Amino acid sequence: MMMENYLRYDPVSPELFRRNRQRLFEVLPDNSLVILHANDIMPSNADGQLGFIQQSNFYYLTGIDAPKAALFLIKTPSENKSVLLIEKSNPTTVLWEGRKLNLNQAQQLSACDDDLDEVTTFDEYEALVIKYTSVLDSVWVDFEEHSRADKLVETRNQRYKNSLQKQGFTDFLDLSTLLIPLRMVKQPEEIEAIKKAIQITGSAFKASLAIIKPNIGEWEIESYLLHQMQNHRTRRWAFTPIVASGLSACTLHYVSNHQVCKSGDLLLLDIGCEWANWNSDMTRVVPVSGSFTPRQKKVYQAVLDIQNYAKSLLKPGVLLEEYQAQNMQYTAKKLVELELMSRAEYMNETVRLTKTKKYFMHGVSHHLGLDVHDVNYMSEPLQANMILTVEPGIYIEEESIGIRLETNVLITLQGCEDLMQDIPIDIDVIEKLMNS
Ligand SMILES: [Mn+2]
Repeated sequence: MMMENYLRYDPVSPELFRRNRQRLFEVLPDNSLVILHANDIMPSNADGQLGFIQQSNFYYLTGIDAPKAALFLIKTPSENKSVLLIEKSNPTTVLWEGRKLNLNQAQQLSACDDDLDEVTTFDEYEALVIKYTSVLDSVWVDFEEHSRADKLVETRNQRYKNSLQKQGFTDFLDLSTLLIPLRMVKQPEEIEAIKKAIQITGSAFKASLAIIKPNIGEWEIESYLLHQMQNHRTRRWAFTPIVASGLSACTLHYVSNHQVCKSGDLLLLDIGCEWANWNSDMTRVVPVSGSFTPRQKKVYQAVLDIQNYAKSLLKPGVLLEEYQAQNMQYTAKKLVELELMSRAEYMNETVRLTKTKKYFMHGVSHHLGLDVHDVNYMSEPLQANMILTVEPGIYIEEESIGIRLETNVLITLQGCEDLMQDIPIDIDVIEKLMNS
């Protein structure tokens, strides 16, 4: 691209964002208006701010990685038109924050059409809302519904939706019902970005094996991993990293990473970074001392076997709910082998399920993309070019053993491809690397 790169990552092909808008136009009814907003910069305390993360749907359709921006899509029988609004620079923002994107740059980044589309400044927002809502039948806004979303703080999209409701305007539609099916199937540029995030995560993990030893602090490993990742130009963790030694690995979302690693303990690393807003999500477990105990090896191998079993099931047409049940069933067998469940308990279906959930209490897979737990419809069968995690675990509190092994896979026409196949996972490989 003939423009200065304003972000740390390599520019993503603008063609992706144009194609995404085109795919949305194809499913949008005639005489529709889409109004989508960038995320805000969230405040912390006093005049402090949290780091900026772009609204995923807005980014998916524009490639614009900046706040105070909006996108209008106008579909009529005669045209599919995009109107992109971005923040205007002024002397104060130039002094404090640097120059904002200009209209020409925004047009290039989003591949807006020279003639048909419009790129303008955010000052035009109110006027454009009035102009288009008055002439078009249906207004689509992003409800940002997620079963586990925290709605305590409203995003710009939610504020807009709520303000429409307060004005007595209730006749709007949820854009995510159209976008979720599109986002579930990854475009080639997205697959490349996720592969890049995976590669950075994997190389940081491999490097960290040289420093993991008894008496190192979990926080030291965290900072080392981030250092390695940022050397490769990622901007941030994909999620708050879990660096959990010993019993802490049995707390699924342990994030304080404040304890000292002890000889004989296992260390669980659930880590990943972003690349151009796409994410990787990996979990590995290593022995602090460099060697697994016989019992740790046995449990570790059982989890790895479940991961391989799960991967063998994944292919187009699979329903995640059935897949989860099959994995629970396989895990129950492994729990018998590990003497965590008796044969009698295994034979009783109710007891078997309860006991299995005691040691394995979360889902095996989730979709991965612009969101770490990416948007999806559980009832949709898998299709080629979806990307999922595969992350079975066995957590035995009474033995201070918590093992989860997580990889990221691409669904292919015949099955799935492990995108982390080059990142060490076999017991002997991990031990060899830690002792070399
Ligand atoms: Mn995960």
